Amino acid sequence: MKQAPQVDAIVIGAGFSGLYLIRKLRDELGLNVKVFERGTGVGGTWFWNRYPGARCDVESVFYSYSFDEQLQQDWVWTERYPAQEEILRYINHVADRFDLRRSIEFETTVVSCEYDEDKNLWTAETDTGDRTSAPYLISAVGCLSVPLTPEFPGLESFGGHVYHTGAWPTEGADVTGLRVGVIGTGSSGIQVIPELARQAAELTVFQRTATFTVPARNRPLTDDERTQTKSIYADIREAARYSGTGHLLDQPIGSGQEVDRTMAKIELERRWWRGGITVPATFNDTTVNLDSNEFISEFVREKIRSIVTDPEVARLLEPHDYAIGTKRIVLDAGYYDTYNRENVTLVSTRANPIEHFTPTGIVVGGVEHPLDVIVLATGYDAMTGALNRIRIQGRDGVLLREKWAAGPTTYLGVATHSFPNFFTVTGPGSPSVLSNMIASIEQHVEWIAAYVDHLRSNGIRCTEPSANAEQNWVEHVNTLANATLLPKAASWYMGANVPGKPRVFMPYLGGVGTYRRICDEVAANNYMGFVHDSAETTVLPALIRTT
Ligand code: FAD
Ligand code: N01
Repeated sequence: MKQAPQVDAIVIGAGFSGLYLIRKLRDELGLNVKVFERGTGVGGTWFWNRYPGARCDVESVFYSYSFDEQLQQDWVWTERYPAQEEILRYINHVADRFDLRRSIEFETTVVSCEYDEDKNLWTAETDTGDRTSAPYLISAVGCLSVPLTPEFPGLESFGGHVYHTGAWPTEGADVTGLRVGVIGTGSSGIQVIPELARQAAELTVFQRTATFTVPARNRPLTDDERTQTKSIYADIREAARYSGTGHLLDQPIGSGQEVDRTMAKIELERRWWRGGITVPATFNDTTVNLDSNEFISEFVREKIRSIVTDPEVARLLEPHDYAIGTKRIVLDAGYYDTYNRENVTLVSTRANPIEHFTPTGIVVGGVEHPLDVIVLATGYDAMTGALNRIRIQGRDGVLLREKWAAGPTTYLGVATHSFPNFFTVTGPGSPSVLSNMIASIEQHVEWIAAYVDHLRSNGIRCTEPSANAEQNWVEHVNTLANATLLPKAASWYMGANVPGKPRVFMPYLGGVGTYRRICDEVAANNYMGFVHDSAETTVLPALIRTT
């Protein structure tokens, strides 16, 4: 077979992660970097999710790169929570500003990556049949980049348009005057439903599980706010890096078992009216103590009853299947008010699941709901989906998807045993989806780049975590999760939304700041836990003790 062209590093994905990798590896370390991206443009999540209402739930001040002071001084965010269009404009600006596009091959999907131990090279093969080799392979494939379409009987027979929120048409979708059905009431459904209700003639929402959502209270930023942020931007960013979530938020007022409940109610009201994700975090034990949790859960249910005028609809919208904060909390813009509109109908599919699609609609409980357009807000094969769709073969013929068949195992969420010189940005076992992801992406990219620099400067050909280090980390991640209520919820954090996927809590719950310190300690101790050219450097017990 013809020799594949060789570069220094192969990167898969051109979202926030892939773009920053180009900047670090190419422009700072001088590596020849080749990025493959399935889409026609940069932006990842924000390239694909163009559905009406798509918006970030992290404030724009934080949901942006911090690596370049001039960039953060120059860019003008217009709103508290940026909309998809503004984020996509920002990321395109970054790509142009740093001339990143020339390292990216668009409309190209990586289908397999194979490691050759003798040559110490990874070879990536794409859907065009082209092959490229490099000593380093870096995944920037995203945690939420594989949209899920459930196998609804008769789906293909439906005569109207079917759109998934995670693969929204670039040219948009006009539903004016049409009968629209939305399946799914997670973050995507809750964002798209109020927008579609305003455009469609009739909107029917098919809800299987009611979701806890709180108001975003998005608004334009004022000039004064922007000036204030920019005057101390570096300090704000530094504080965020060592915070629990990668952005600065209202802190808990104490334990729900100790705080006076009247004071707690006042604080919950304040947070509800200020907007943002911190309602569940009013107590520091919301995710570990059921009684504390129930107080906050009931506060939100009471709000639903006060907003939704039809008591039966309000009852269906009240979440009772999981404790608040054990699935990702959702931020909305008038979600519950939407159900007071004449043209909106809520269909619960809890007792009567969706039976089948027909050419003209959806049948539930023997009743057909006539529709012109169906929107699937049915979520993602999260955290492992994009990696497992690539045939990644490491040392001794080990396949990643087989190694991870019972759930992903990694060291620090950034590397995995038997896969030398392979790094995963925001991989399972790191804070990733439990944080402001831009902060976590920057931390990982910077750590990986520093490690690659270390390896090259010290003549180390290859590295991988030891089996022992990986096992310890996995146990640590599980111990943290099992001390909370989070594994009890049927969430995508647990893989519970994908039929047949193992139920394993995938992200690291210890917090962004703690995690950063651990990674820094690993690096400072000659990358303890990794095996360099077959020589183990592990001093792992010390590491776990400090966490
Ligand atoms: P992505 O943006 O997912 O980019 C990965 C890229 O890799 C994609 O473009 C994909 O096409 C490409 N790719 C994958 N596999 C292959 C392959 N085999 N070959 C070639 N290319 C491939 N996070 C937050 O912190 N706050 C938020 O408010 C927030 N809102 C979100 C809203 C939505 C609708 C979704 C889906 C996610 C949201 N997230 C949010 C998470 C979001 O994914 C991250 O914040 C961030 O954008 C991830 O960047 P990334 O570059 O790591 O991955
Ligand atoms: O996906 P989800 P999402 N029959 O998995 C339903 C980020 N995000 O795209 O709960 C009927 O949360 C499913 O029902 P159930 C954020 O991290 C952020 O909304 O399984 N229904 C559920 O209601 C988020 O957590 C923003 O019973 C079916 C819905 O589909 C993550 O992306 C915006 C079904 C899926 O909800 C994923 O959110 C958007 C079936 N067969 C996304 N299968 C921000 O605001 C699934 N469902 C920042």
